[in-house]
Amino acid sequence: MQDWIWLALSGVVLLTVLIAGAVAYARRMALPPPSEPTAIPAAPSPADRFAAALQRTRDALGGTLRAVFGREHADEEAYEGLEEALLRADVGTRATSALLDELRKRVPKDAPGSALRRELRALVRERLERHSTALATVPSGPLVILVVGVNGSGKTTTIGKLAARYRKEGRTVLLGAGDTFRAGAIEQLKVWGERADAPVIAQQEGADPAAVCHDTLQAAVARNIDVVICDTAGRLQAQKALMDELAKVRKVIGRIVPGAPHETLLVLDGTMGQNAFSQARVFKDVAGVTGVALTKLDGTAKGGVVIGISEEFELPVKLVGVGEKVEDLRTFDPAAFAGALFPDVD
Ligand SMILES: Nc1nc2c(ncn2[C@@H]2O[C@H](COP(=O)(O)OP(=O)(O)OP(=O)(O)O)[C@@H](O)[C@H]2O)c(=O)[nH]1
Ligand SMILES: [Mg+2]
Repeated sequence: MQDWIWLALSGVVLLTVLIAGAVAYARRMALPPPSEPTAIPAAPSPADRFAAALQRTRDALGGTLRAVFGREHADEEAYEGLEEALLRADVGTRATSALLDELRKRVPKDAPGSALRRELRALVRERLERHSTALATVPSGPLVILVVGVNGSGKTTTIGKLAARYRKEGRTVLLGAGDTFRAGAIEQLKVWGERADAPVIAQQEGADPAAVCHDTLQAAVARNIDVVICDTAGRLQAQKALMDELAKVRKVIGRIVPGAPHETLLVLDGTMGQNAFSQARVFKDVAGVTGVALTKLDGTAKGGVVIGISEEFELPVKLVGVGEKVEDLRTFDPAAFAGALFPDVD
């Protein structure tokens, strides 16, 4: 009798397991197939980022250039249209006439207007490449970068972005708060220093900037730091005072690290257009500028200023700012720039 009960119970358990298994199997079959893993969008290429930052400039040029490149021949009217467009994009008179002269030599008069597009792009790229050099490097540290430019041009922001970039490459970075003139400037640099994971050497507001840079360089040597970036004031009571101060800062830096500063970056606000030219003129000789960081390219229709600055002052544009965030700094790339400004399709 008991055997019979055990047998029945086992039968029930077995049946239950079989039914549960069948149900689970049926459910599984009814489920939609597992979806493909969500594709991670590819990071935009450097050329895409330039293209996005230059959208406003391209928009401003768009109509005129379309008309020029759509002409049957590269005739006088085409050149007039081109001149108007380049001047509107703040390429500047000197660089514009240099470009047009060279184009006239290269493009036969009976060539279609579209030939101008191709040649202009190649020409802009060539001319920018002529002055193009990479950021300085040194065989053994510290590499010293002095950052100059008028107030509001984007010095401190560029320093923060650059510091973050070096840190990402694994270098140690020390920042010098050489802008002791403006209230809040030291604090702003400290915020960027934290963001970039780079300590800041600072004194109180009103302190001698040369003394701050002196302390920064000494600390950098003692701590075996790879890269030092020094901020400076953009404005003093008078331009002469500012230039004297920069000269003094340079001297002090060179005394502690012979050959330094290895790079003096002039930060220019891209939205200033022609005003950027006059700033370059003032700073270039006195401050010993070795390259330009052009900021706010994302917010201007005057991106042609890159061409003008490089041509007129024979200064390489080394960096461009394409936004306010820490990652919004790009090494300037002449080919990507020319390609983005004069794309094949409008
Ligand atoms: N859109 C955009 N804004 C930028 C860029 N670079 C800097 N800015 C903004 O420009 C403003 C001025 O930047 P700062 O870095 O404070 O300029 P600064 O030259 O240090 O100015 P001072 O310390 O007054 O001499 C800030 O609001 C920045 O966020 C950029 O590439 N794109
Ligand atoms: Mg500043």
